[in-house]
Amino acid sequence: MKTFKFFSILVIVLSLFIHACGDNIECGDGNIDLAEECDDGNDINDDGCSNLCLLPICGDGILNQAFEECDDGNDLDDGCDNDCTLL
Ligand SMILES: [Ca+2]
Ligand SMILES: [Ca+2]
Ligand SMILES: [Ca+2]
Ligand SMILES: [Ca+2]
Repeated sequence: MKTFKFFSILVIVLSLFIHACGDNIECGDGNIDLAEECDDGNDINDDGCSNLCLLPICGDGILNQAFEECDDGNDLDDGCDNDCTLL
C-alpha cells in the first residue's frame, strides 16, 4: 500500500512537470524560453522578434526596416545583396 501511494504521487508530480514544460516552450506566450531568442507575445513578424521567436538577422527572409534595406532570404546577388543592402 505504501508503494502504491508512492507511485501515485510520482505519477502526479511527473504529469505536472510534463504539463509545465509543455506550457513553457511556446513561442508567443511572452516568456523567453529555452531555444527562444526572444518572445514578444505578438504575431508581428518584423518588429524585432519574429513569429518563430528568433531575433532578426539578414537572410531570414523577413525585412527588418530598422537595419535592412531588403531581405530576400537567399545568398544570390539578385538585387538584394547578402548584407541586406540593395544593389
Ligand atoms: Ca515563449
Ligand atoms: Ca513579434
Ligand atoms: Ca531579416
Ligand atoms: Ca539576394
